[in-house]
Amino acid sequence: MMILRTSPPSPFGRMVKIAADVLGMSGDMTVVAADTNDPDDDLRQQNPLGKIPTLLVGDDVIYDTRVILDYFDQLYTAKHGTSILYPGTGMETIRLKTALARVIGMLDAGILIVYEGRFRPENMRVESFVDYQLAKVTRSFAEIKAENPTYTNGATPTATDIALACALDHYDYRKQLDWRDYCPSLASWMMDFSNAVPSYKATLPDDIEPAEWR
Ligand SMILES: N[C@@H](CCC(=O)N[C@@H](CS)C(=O)NCC(=O)O)C(=O)O
Repeated sequence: MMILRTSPPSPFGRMVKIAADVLGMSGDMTVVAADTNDPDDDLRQQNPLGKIPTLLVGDDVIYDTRVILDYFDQLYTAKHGTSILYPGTGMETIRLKTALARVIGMLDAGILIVYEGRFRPENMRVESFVDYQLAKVTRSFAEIKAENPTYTNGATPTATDIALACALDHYDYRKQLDWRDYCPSLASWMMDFSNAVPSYKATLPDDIEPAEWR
């Protein structure tokens, strides 16, 4: 049995949960809540970085999100002979993985903005740091807008699709920026993703605001 250390608001932990469900592995995984702020949480013994998601498999400790997704993909392809998370071959897969790195980078910037607010006292806020991080996100949205994405993978989303859905919800949940201003067509993308992937709704953070697709 795999053990996933995560917490409900984590967009990265949510990616792992959705991927496990899409690949039919949820039954092999137990979620054990982790509190990254608590020094006594054994997460810091399991993963010296003290980060979630962290996956425990026997004596192995697997992180970060991308490595966990790679691990799931290995298990799935060994069994089924084909990949859902990283379809295609050669440069096609590399481009998909680069698009995944872009989404994860957008989210890492979002998380750093959350921590800027959490760790720095009110009178020590550094606006230029927040702007620096936000610019990574808005430049990425400009690229995504130019790519004009539509969601066409049905119940078998790629890792990049799963990450994008979790990232968009993160910006809404943390109210960091309204992605609809940067890439309006992603609203119908979300609608199609939500209709096709059942674990999207099942993994929403509790107190996220309603949207047409939630
Ligand atoms: N890029 C990492 C990011 C993971 C991450 O930043 N997780 C946050 C929670 S959403 C965390 O554990 N933060 C605690 C910390 O940075 O100390 C991944 O993909 O796993």
